Amino acid sequence: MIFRYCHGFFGLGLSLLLVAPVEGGQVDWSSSAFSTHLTSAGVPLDDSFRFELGAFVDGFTPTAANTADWAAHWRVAQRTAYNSETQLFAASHVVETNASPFGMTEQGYIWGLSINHPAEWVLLTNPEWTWPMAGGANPPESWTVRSSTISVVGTVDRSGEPFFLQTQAVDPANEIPWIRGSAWRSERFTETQLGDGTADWAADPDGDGKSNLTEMALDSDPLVADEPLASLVRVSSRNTLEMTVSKIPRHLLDYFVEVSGDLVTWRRDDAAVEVIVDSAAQLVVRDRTPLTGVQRRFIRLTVVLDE
Ligand SMILES: [Ca+2]
Ligand SMILES: [Ca+2]
Repeated sequence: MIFRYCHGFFGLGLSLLLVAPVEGGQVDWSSSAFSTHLTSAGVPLDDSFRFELGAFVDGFTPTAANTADWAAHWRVAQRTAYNSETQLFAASHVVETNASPFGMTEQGYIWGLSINHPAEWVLLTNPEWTWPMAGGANPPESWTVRSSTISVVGTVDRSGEPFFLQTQAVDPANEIPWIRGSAWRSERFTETQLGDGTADWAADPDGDGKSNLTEMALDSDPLVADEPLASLVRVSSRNTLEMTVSKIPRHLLDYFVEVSGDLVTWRRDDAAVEVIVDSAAQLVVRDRTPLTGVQRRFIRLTVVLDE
């Protein structure tokens, strides 16, 4: 199901702001396509698996003996879904900051797990996986399952037989770094509200124009009216609408920015929008169609529960 809120602007009378294009400091990270990836029970990984690129704070070093403490120390840089059909995950992360734990001497990791199989994990690294300089002009780094040298939990077998990657069974009581939508609603609403429609994803009980799903997406209070959302949108140096969304990495949601000229047809494909940043913490998307004296353009955030 898709729940949406719309946010539009007319194309006249907005001042221009200069926006520098984002540059360099990139990590391309992936598995190998059409390889066999299994759980500890020998079952192929399904689409519920997510892979995260990230690092651990406070000098924490993950081991197979301290898995219970991983989630509390984990900071995700980018998340991507596993595609069971192509047996692949693949994404590119532009390093926006070298603030800890993403410093140039700090270790990067790939953590694979699933909300439906919370006790099946794989964590990979390589001593050479340290974060590139944010904004640097070097070629992208390549961190892949194949190039990992350390499997903290899980197994990589480069021969590919009988598997290329296998998750490992960990303590099911371990905390995972995600909050389900159902858990978020239970935290935010009373039993009565959960039963009477107040907590429905599309509902807006505080009347601030943000559905409950959007409140979760922006980590705001669904029962307290917030400021208007206009601050998410500005006009880029190219005279196009641009939306900046601060994402909440712990919330398992997909965020999309869509544009329209008529409020009927909404697009988010490459021909319609330019994605400037797409990390775990931020999404910046720019309309490709400039504002002109007669051209009306609209931009909105669409949020989809990722469970
Ligand atoms: Ca609301
Ligand atoms: Ca609110």
